[in-house]
Amino acid sequence: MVENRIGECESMPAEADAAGEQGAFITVEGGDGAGKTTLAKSLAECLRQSGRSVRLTFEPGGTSLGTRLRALVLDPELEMGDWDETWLFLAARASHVHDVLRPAIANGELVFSDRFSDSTLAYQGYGRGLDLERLRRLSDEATQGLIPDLTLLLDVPAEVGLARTRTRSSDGDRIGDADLAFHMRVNAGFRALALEHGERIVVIDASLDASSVLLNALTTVNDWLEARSSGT
Ligand code: Z5A
Repeated sequence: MVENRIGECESMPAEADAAGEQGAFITVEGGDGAGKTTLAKSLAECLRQSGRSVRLTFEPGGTSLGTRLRALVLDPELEMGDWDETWLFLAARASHVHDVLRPAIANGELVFSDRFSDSTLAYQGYGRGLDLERLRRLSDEATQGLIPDLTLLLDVPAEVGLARTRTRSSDGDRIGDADLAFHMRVNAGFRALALEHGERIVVIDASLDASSVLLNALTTVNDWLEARSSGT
């Protein structure tokens, strides 16, 4: 899948932000089936081709503890309260931050995380209806204040995203199997977060084909890297 889109990587300058190899933290967010995983893999491939040291990781997961917590929190056979669910995502995030994200950023890597704190606000806050301010405080504790430098928000109507995920085989998951209204609230939540954090969240139309999404995302990342290099 990545190989088919390597042509799009040509829009990436060969020496993109090479000077200094300053680390950066970029998150890819969006509703189910928005194409985050597909995009994150292709982006990472393109940026590696441009000579960057790139780390691709994801939530929930990314660490041994996160992998175990992921299995628990998505298990369709397991009943849990909305706050119990939240604590599991936050525990996975805390280990991800101190074991993977902070060391990689400090090491000068360009770190892409497929989901991060905005997912907690969108799913548990806007989707489940939990108190947003409390979620922000807890999330801040779990991340020890780590905020993405740039967030690519893949925006696609919930029906379209869910239809995409149904084309692949799956045992189902506790959150993805929620009803359409839940997924619509999540998407609306992501859009509200984008309005609130226009300084770092860039909305990308993910209803386009995967190559166009990759091109738009590459342009966004490239512009951001160039702006940072030139100090603007
Ligand atoms: N969750 C939460 O509630 N709170 C939190 O704090 C966190 C997460 C961190 C697991 O996340 C669940 O955890 C998730 C949110 C919740 N809810 N659920 N379910 P996840 O990221 O592992 O799972 P996901 O969001 O369900 O990922 P996904 O279904 O794999 O979606 P995706 O990564 O956005 O899409 P994809 O795998 O890249 O693509 C899906 C299909 O669409 C695939 O066949 C692709 O080939 C195809 N695709 C991709 N892009 C396109 C385009 N542009 N056009 C057409 N088709 C495309």
